[in-house]
Amino acid sequence: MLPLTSRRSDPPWGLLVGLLALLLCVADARAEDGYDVWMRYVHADPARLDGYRVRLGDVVAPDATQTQRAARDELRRGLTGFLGTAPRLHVAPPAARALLIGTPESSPWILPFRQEIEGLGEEGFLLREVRIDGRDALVIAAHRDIGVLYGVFHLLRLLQTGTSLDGLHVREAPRIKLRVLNHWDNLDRYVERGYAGRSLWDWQTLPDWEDPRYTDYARANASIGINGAVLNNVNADALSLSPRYLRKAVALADLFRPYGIRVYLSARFSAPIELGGLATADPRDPGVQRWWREKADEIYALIPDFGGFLVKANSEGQPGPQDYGRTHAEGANLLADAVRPHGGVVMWRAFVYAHEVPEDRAKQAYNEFVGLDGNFHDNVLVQVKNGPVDFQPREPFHPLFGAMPRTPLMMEFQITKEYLGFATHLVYLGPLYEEVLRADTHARGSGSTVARVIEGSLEGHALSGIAGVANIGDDRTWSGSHFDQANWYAFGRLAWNPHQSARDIATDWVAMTFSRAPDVVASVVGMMMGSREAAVDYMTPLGLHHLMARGHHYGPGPWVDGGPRADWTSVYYHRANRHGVGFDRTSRGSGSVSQYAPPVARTFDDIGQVPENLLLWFHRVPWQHRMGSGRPLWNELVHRYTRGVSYVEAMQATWDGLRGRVDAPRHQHVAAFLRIQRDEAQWWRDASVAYFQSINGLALPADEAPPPHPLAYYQALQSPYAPGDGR
Ligand code: GCW
Repeated sequence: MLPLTSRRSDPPWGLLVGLLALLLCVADARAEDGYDVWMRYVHADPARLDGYRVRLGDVVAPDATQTQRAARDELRRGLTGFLGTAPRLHVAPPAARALLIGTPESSPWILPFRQEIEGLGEEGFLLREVRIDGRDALVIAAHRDIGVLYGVFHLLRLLQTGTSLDGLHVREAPRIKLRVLNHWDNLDRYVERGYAGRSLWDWQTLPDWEDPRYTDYARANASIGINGAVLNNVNADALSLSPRYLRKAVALADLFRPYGIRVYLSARFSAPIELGGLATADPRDPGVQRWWREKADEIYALIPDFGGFLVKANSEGQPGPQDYGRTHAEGANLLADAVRPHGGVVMWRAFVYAHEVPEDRAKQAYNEFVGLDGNFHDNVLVQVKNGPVDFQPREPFHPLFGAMPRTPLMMEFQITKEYLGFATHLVYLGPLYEEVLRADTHARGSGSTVARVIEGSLEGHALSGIAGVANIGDDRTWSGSHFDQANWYAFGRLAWNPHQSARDIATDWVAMTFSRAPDVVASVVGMMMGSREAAVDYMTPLGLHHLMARGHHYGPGPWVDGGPRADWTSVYYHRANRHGVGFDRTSRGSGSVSQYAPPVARTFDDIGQVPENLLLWFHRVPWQHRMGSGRPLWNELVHRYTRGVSYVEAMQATWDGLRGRVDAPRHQHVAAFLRIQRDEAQWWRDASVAYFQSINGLALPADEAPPPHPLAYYQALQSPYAPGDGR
């Protein structure tokens, strides 16, 4: 059979190959600036190139729909980079082997796989080597175009990580239905807790100017299976729902649709007042109900596959149903009923706490929500942060997981590192996510992991979701640093399958992002895997939490006291005095342990059993308490602060050793950021040690260096322009 290209009849192959080679040289010479994230598609190892060319050089791919074209174009882009020449596109398999992609509807060559793809759902795919009609083929088959696109990205990942294609047989389907980024982006392009520049969404020039970055954003997300984006901050401006801004959202929705990404909006609960001119936003008011129905109808007329609303209500000053004496369930159901006819959902956040309530803040969300289980309509998900306080370097898992069996609970992770060193600290969050997802709630006996709660398998929910607060902005690196891309990546991969290992994900990411050389991969993965624990060590070891500077949260502030509310201070959380330190949340203290299933509660309640890394979260402990290491608590605390700094120094040494193995521009960028991290880790350690020493009056262990400055020096440091502050 003649190789037919899709459009031209007689392509000048020689010329094209020459041009491509030239382009590739130009591409190679181009500075690595991080823009391409993990989709760099660099040339294969010369030794394996011929084999790859035989398998991948001829492609049969449909191109009738936008998603089909996205898949075909990505394949062409990836293979061109990887093989050094563009693949030949055919309308039918050539005599030699070919790569065949499509759905039973889009391609007759995929029809024979109809049975084999059964059970893969709307987004799954099959990727395998087969023999059909005496010919070898690599096949990507799925029920829907989007599954094919995911399969293409999977294949490209295998190529980028140097994985053998021999006997390939992959069946993949996402375990979580809604895999969503939450952008805390304001309409003026300020990003709350954003450390990667301004918002990617240029509301001023939308909808007319469709920045190509919007499409690259969608590609990057689709490559890891993210299928939703909430465009605006949960501290929402009602204007996002106005006709003017909806038209802008339409443009983004249209650009994202081919990549399987639905657009969602954060809804301000009082929008019926602000936009609709109503006197109330009471969920029981018929006028309010009508307003939301009409608003939903208006949105769906513009964006037929609009995902739905995300709502922060009665939290940190946001309006909500409690303003009218109604419950969170009534508030959520009001919006859910409005979007239900269109197939939309409401993601209602459980991040609520009130300083008027004298209760331990860690207990409040549970107290507020647990009794509402069963009251939410079936298109509502309750979105719960991973821990009960607020995205701290380490928290126990949130006690709501496993405690609301009749409600789909959505996980909310923070990808942007508000409490983990902003964009300048190399902190790989994979281990944090993994720790939470693997935590056992014991809700239905042992093995009731948080992952099983959120994927819906534990309690039999068809609707399931996971959200990540995005770390994306208009910085050239997207995430504010090269290594923060790994956190976006890991979030997406774990959203697809929350049972994966953070180490495996890091291994893929490094191979795709920096180098496939095994020694480079091993060194960089090694750095990454310990980096989160290091941040815990130099910021808040042993279960300490919420000790950063006020407001912007940049740098240490264990002395923070006073101000508008106690639960926004550090002293509220560490409760240190001459005798001891820690928050007593045991059955003798605030009792927050009782919010966990009995086996978990017993472990946390018992100072002999609680994991040391959560000791001061749950217990108030004398400074002399003997730790597992044999050291008294005070010595152990100082030891850990110092250990955190040492880890950063070790990362610096490892990274220095990679000079010449990683391209110079990114090597220098990372090295500079590691210097910042080292200095800030030291700052955290010294300020914290000086502070706690001022409280307990104890001598430093003999081998520990005293902080170079008195406490007053650290307390006087101000950072009025630290980025990302809430407004
Ligand atoms: O962690 C806190 C942040 C706020 C944020 C809030 C929330 C969007 O400091 O900036 O507001 O959580 O999650 O609602």
